Amino acid sequence: MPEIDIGSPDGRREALRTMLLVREFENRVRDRFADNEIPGFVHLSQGQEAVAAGACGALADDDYITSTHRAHGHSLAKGLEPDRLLAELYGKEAGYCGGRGGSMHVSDLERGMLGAQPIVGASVPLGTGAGITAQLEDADWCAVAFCGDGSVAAGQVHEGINLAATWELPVVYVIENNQYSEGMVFDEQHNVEDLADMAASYGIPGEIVDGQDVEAVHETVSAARERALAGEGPTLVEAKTYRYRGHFEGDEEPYRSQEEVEEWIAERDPIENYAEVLAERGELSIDELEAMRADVEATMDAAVQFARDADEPAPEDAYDDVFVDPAPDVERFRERMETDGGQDGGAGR
Ligand SMILES: Cc1ncc(C[n+]2csc(CCOP(=O)(O)OP(=O)(O)O)c2C)c(N)n1
Repeated sequence: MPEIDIGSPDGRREALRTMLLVREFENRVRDRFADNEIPGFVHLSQGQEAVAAGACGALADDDYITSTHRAHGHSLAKGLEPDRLLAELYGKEAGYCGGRGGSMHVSDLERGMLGAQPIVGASVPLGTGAGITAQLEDADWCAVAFCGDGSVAAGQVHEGINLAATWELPVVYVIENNQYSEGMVFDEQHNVEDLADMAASYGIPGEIVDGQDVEAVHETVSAARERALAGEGPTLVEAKTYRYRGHFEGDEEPYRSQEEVEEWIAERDPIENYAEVLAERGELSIDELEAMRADVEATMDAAVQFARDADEPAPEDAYDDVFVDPAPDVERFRERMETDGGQDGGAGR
């Protein structure tokens, strides 16, 4: 599913469907989280769907991505299934990481999703590491590292991009500039207007793209991928975008006005605008759009049911896949759970 031929009407409709799926997935997450069905902490990417769908749609199945704490869109656009992704958020065994990761630690190597990174900036050196592997193996795949505008102020982002530039690694860095870093407004944190300008200091191309335009993102990332595969090194892509929800669900958003949010939704929505573009070009009828929305809703109804019905992981398996070799503490924990279900509260340790 993930690679999208944006040059064909089918591919363009697929790009729209991917964005609709991400939007609806996150509608469900928003509602189920508000009802306390989903534990932990969630960060939604609504408003940013064109960046995920455009960038991942430009990648082959063999390519890898790394992501941030705001990873649902990237994961779905790279081809992860909504039901197993949602089950992961529910903390269920059927989730991509057995329910141990949740929203901020999703990974699936089979689909090329190297991992969501809750440590701000960590997606960049991880992407650089993938690029080193590709170069050492003389592989014909590349890595795309997504990161936020706030992360660009972190040292490891500079180190990661600098190394990739110097070694000409096949990596594309996609900065999603949604204009806020938690509660900090862009110009309180950066002394440049465009983060793409930083590319000059690494000696690599820096591209600015309208992050509300899925075709423009696809085109820019495709070209950057071609450069990477041709051995010409990394590209820094800055996608200007906007997030509709708070930094996290429950954020009261004192740092911006609701008028600003509503204006973006009314005027710059990547999904509504693209549906209109396709309709104007005669590539999408109202019936097709309605069928697509219904299909996405049915997919998400099934995903919610799947996540609700899935089994909880067994407590004694809590440390599975955390340590390669079971550490003594893990063994003791497992024994305790097996003997008395952990009732001694660990006093025996
Ligand atoms: C190293 C580190 N510092 C601080 C945090 C807390 N934190 C989580 S998300 C975030 C803001 C990130 O902003 P940005 O990179 O712009 O991504 P966005 O949330 O806008 O998608 C911060 C400061 C963290 N998770 N990791």
